[in-house]
Amino acid sequence: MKTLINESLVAEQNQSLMPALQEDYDHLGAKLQRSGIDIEAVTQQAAKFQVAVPSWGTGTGGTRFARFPGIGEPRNIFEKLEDCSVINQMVRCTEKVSPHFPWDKVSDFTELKGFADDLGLGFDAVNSNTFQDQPGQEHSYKYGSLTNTCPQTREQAVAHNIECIEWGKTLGSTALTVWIGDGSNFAGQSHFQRQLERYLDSAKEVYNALPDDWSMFIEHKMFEPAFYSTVIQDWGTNVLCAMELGEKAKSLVDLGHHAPNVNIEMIVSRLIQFQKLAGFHFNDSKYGDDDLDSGSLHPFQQFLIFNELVDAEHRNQPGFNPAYMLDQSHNVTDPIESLMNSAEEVQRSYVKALLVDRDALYGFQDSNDAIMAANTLKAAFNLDVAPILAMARVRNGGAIAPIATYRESGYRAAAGEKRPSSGHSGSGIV
Ligand SMILES: [Mn+2]
Repeated sequence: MKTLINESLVAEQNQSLMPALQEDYDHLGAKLQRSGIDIEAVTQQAAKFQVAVPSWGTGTGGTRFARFPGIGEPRNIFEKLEDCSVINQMVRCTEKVSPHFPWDKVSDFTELKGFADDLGLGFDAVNSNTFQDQPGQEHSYKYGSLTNTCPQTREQAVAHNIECIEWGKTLGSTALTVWIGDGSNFAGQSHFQRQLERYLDSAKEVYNALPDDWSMFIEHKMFEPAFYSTVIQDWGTNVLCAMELGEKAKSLVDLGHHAPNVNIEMIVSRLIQFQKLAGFHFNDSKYGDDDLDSGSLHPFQQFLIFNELVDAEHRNQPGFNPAYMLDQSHNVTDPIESLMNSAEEVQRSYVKALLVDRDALYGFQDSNDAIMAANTLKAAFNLDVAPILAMARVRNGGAIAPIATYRESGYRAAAGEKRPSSGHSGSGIV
């Protein structure tokens, strides 16, 4: 497997940090042992954890107002994969990349697959894009795609989703994520029911093109780009459509796509119960955005979501196999650093959720001991599991201190030399 950061640098950095890590790890191990938890078993589970990286996250995102490109941004999917391989080399829990079409369209998908293989990367869900027009496109998505009132426009959007499936098959993907920006900006602009009927008709055509082992992930978003109504606006409409389409259709939960203060962990529980949880787009949000780094503002909420996920694992819930992916926009950081940090934050929530004393929690729930139930969750959340995460990384060949090692490597500056800016700095939302 090709690595883009010198392995001896990683080894050297790890060597200097290992004595302190071992000391912290042993201390945490002794502490967990008092609760009957074997730290080695937890570290092994942590080492198996994976979260996919979005290809589009490797570039600077931007807002509706402006985009400030960073140094050495990737200019195509091959360079995006190089950056993703650096992320995975450092954190060793991001082996898969989720591509977005047509942004990542190439003339030879077999070549692309081979390029990823050489970097030790695979492909996660493929994403279609019918929320913007492409050069030379016959029908515009200005007034919607899968729900457009014009049948030819709907057909064009369906055909694009189907070509995404075809490309994904070559890449080894097994899921198509469909998010549409369709909606309206004025009361009365669209007939809610007729619009959703058009969505279902179009989505059924896409669904029928899915190979047997594929899933269709439906992603909802409360608003933006439509600011009055959005067709797939919440998990309710999402799951209704997934149920209507069939068992290969499931609901994807993007953490930033809910109204503020919504109890997302409870939505997750409901979707698990009815075998409709597709997976996640992890990010964080302060207001109505989906742009902040995962776990950067609401780590407790992210932990509570993982508490539901680990509980489902613990209870062997049928059909439980969610796909984990990051989906956030980086405006003021080096995207590689943000994605490394975020992968670790998601993994941290998972590991903390593993440490919840579930039998004790069930007991407190059944005896209506609210304070002890809450404290049982907090006891796990309050533990500092950083030594477990670092040990899992180093055992998988990653870096104890990913950002420090990445910075030491000079990768970004070298990318700046290799990838001169195109000078294009149009507003770009991803
Ligand atoms: Mn998303």
